[in-house]
Amino acid sequence: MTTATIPATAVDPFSPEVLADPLPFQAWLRDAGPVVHLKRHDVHAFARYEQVHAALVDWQGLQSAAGVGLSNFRFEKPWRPPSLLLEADPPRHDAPRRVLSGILGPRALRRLRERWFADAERLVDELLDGPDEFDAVPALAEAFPLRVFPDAVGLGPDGRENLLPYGNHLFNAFGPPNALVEAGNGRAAELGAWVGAQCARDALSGDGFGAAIWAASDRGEITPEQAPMIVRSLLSAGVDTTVHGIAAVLHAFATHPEQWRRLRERPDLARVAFDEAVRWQSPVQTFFRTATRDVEIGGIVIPDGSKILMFLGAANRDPRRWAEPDAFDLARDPSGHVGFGMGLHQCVGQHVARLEAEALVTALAARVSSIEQVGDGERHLNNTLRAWASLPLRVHRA
Ligand code: OVM
Repeated sequence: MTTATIPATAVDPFSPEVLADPLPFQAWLRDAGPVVHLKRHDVHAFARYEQVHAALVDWQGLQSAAGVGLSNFRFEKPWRPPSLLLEADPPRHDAPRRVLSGILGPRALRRLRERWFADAERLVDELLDGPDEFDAVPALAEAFPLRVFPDAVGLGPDGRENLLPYGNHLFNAFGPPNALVEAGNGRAAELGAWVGAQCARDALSGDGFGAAIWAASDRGEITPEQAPMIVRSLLSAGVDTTVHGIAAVLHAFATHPEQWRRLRERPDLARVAFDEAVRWQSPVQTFFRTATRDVEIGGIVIPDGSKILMFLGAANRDPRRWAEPDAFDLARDPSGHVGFGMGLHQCVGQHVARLEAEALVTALAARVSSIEQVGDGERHLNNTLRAWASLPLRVHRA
């Protein structure tokens, strides 16, 4: 195939219209072909599962070190020092990854499980003492991660309200410099300075993920210069993502009462429910890669140095891969979804996210017999995240 035959569109996937309602555009992209040229940003896009998966696992042909946003670090200065994990490739990526995988792995999380389940039960009990109708974004989706995660990292008490605005700006900054980015630029330096200060050894408690990262540098597994940057990754990737993942699973149940009944009969489905919600909503919608040479994908040659855009959310609803892709269904096996990515960059915090969601969903399932959404709610627009500003729910206590 030659360049002339590549389907193209002038639609901007980062426009407010598409961000507010991305599914029709994503369906069009998938059907247009395996590779589509986005004229507005001059990048090639993949929206089918096959090509998104192939791109995610080809870390040699499609690098992350030139940035996983639209900005190409080969030519442009990054707005913040690049992440040692997200914006790095082997071999530099490997030591930070190995250290963080251990600290956030299933074995290491076992000591948090009981505490987080108790925290979730307490939060839900407090909420159910109040009105039957509430906004689940502040009351649950934000409240629970903010209650457990900063403590688990070992953050001090002050300034935690900066975490969500920092993450929101960071995830906007992966997109083009549009109005969403401009709206965040005013506070970016201040928020970045606060986050940076929290990464110092002295700012962290002695028993959290942060201290464990510093301990790895004492053992020589990473350098003391790398340690604060890896703490920064926790604070960058660990809050907004889980907030919107939890919002996604709450929205899913609130709009699928039969699935809530099924969960109440089988509470052990809480983890599958979360992964199915991550597939169905894909809180992280998109990431870019950069070709390290001329790379062939879907019969098209992606030229060396050019950016490609992977639509994770579109791949997660590709009918070529999923039966009834638009259904939220606990009977499905959602494994293989690319909501956490795939390959060597696959979300290192996914076990933390699953544990948070499992704790909260389990506490709700034991206490709430029905959960329904009151109206449409309100989307929160972000260049990368599929998010809610407000999710009004009505619950009935069991
Ligand atoms: C990081 C980072 C930031 C945002 C997202 C992410 C989804 C990682 O700083 O390492 O992974």
